[in-house]
Amino acid sequence: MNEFYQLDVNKVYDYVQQELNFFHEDADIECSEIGDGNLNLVFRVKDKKHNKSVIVKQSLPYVRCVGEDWPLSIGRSEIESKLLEIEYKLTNGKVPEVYKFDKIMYSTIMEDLTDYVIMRTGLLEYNQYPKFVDQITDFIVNTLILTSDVVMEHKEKKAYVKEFINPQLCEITEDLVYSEPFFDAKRNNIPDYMITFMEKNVWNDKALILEVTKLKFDFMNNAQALLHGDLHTGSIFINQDNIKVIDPEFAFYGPIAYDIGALIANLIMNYLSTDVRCNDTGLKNKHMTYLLDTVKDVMDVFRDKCMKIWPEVVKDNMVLRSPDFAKYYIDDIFVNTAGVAGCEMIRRTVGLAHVADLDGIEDEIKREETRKLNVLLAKEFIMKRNDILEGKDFVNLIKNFCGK
Ligand code: SR1
Ligand code: MG
Repeated sequence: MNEFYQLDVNKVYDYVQQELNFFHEDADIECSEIGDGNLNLVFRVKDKKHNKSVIVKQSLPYVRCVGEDWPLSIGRSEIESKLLEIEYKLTNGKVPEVYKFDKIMYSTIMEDLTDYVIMRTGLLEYNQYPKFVDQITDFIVNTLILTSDVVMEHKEKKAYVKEFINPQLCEITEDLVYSEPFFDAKRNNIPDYMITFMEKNVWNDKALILEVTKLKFDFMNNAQALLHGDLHTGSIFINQDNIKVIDPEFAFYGPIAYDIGALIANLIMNYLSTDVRCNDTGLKNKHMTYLLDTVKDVMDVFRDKCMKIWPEVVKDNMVLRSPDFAKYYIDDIFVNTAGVAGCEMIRRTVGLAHVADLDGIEDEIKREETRKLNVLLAKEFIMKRNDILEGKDFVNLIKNFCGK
């Protein structure tokens, strides 16, 4: 067929065979729809006999979690598959391998990650991942610093900026992360008890609104590096040995802090969630310590790795002449990471798209308290971000604020 049609479990095997002839003739095939994200259809096609499988991800012309009332360009899957191919090379395979992108069906056929779990799920089960800090900081440095003007030839970088113009997906972030959670917007998903709380603490706080607006304009105007664009713990597949970062359909040239801030925010929300969900005191303390160490180490190891590779990779002729520029550049990323983390924490509490870390707190009173604490802590991150220049500054702010 030479035109777009929507895949389903009955059609996806024939589709994969027609595109790739991937499976044996005597395969024992099982197809399932496994997508739990907000936007796309995701299928696993598996040959149980020979233990071979692929993932097929298809964009729909609308936002899946809302329906046809919210149209969305299916071209986002092309951005995603292009970014996966670039990041595969930059990170030595820390994203799924793309076998084929089909521009007619807006589908990507890619590597299945059977031995991995989604990091958010793993953390909610109190699992620890000792190699994560080293792996994710490699990923961040290699995908972000290496695609910035510090390193890339400037015309080549601008060609990437053009290739990754992603207006509809950026608009989702501009609206859902940086705008709607900061007023009583129709699309917010907000429990009644949060309305007066948000009015009092966020929506009428003019100083906070000014700072969020500055962060929004940084997101829209700072074409610093080729971002993943949605780097939360639900976008990372993980096991004890490896990570694979998935779902980069929000990719575009934006501020490095946007990727790191999303990650840090989601680790912090897991920390707050663990405090009220875990009934085993020993396990709770261990997991919360692990999460704070992870926040601290991600930031500090990121800085160390940047400083280490800097002399080897810098190409810009003024950066080469200015030994203090590296510290200035990385300090700015830290400050904005804290600001982005605050915005992400607020939007995951009252905006359209929530996270299981908060919504999954079974005890209603604890859920309400944790949502409120999360918003107030987020405000601290936004308002005090200029003082957050080391990993320990993130941790001290959390500990002091939560009284731990
Ligand atoms: C309508 S899309 C809502 C959210 O899901 C994605 O994963 C992004 O985080 C987006 O903001
Ligand atoms: Mg996603």
